[in-house]
Amino acid sequence: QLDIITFGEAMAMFMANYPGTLHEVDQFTRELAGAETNVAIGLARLGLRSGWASKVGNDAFGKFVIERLKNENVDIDHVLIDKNYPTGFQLKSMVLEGDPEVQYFRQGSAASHLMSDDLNEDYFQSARHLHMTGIPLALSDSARAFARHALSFMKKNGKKVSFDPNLRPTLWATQEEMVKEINEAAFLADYVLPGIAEGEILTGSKVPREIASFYLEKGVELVVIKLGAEGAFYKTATEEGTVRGFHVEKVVDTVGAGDGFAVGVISGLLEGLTIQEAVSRGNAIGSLAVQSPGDNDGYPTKAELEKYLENNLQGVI
Ligand code: KDG
Repeated sequence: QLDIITFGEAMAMFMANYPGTLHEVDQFTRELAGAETNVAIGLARLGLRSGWASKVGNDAFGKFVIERLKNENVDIDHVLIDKNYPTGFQLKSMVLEGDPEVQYFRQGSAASHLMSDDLNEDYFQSARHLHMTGIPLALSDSARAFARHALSFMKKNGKKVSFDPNLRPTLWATQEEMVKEINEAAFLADYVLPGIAEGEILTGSKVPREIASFYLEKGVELVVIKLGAEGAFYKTATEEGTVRGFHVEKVVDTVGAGDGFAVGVISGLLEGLTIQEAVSRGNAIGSLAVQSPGDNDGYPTKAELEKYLENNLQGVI
């Protein structure tokens, strides 16, 4: 029995040890990357039972992914090992400000060979909640079919689904295709969690309330729009508000903050917090995430989160 299930591509990530462009840096630290594994890890740290379903290669990076997730108490009983294709990896630069440079080595990876028949329905059925991102929709036709299967299966079975668009334009052939596919999936979800820049690409509006309404009109229950340091705006059919972000002294690395935000919102809603409280928890974990170099190394345990909230509670605008 799981609280949440997620699926997608996990990669080894080589993070530069010092600032510079990727082709110049010659020292890297290996970490784990993958939007969905970040979320699974964050939720497990908070004590929720989370599972991740996917494929890795029969190689060192695949073993690394599995071991790391096991150590983080993420259920990996349904991770498939593909003997024919490798586990992907990526390089990430260190920057003094802004977003880092990321270069992928993932084309044709084991995860991109996920296919609809790989989905174990009993396993998905055992979870209360599905979290999905737009990344598997971009990986290949077969991974897209897996993602669509997962989404429709969970909806058919009355489960809640959260969806983070996680736009990765470099993985798509055209922007039109990306917008169409991502929105089609988002319309079927219960909770949609775009960043403000993503919302603009996906809906054509820069205004948080209008972005939210675009999805609410299609039947989505809750839209939460990430506003970076400003916090986040949320809207349902009956309530809306902006929840202020937490003060951050120094941003070290922005990657993984959106996934940390999802961890806060999903865990809060699963635990029965109000939407405003859940969004505030999302802001808190997002703010912790930007203060550490890896994607998920800043995510807190329950005790760490409580301490952080006690010391840093922000008012609501
Ligand atoms: O959300 C963080 C991810 O961007 C990173 O871990 C890599 O999943 C990744 C991707 O596919 O870009």
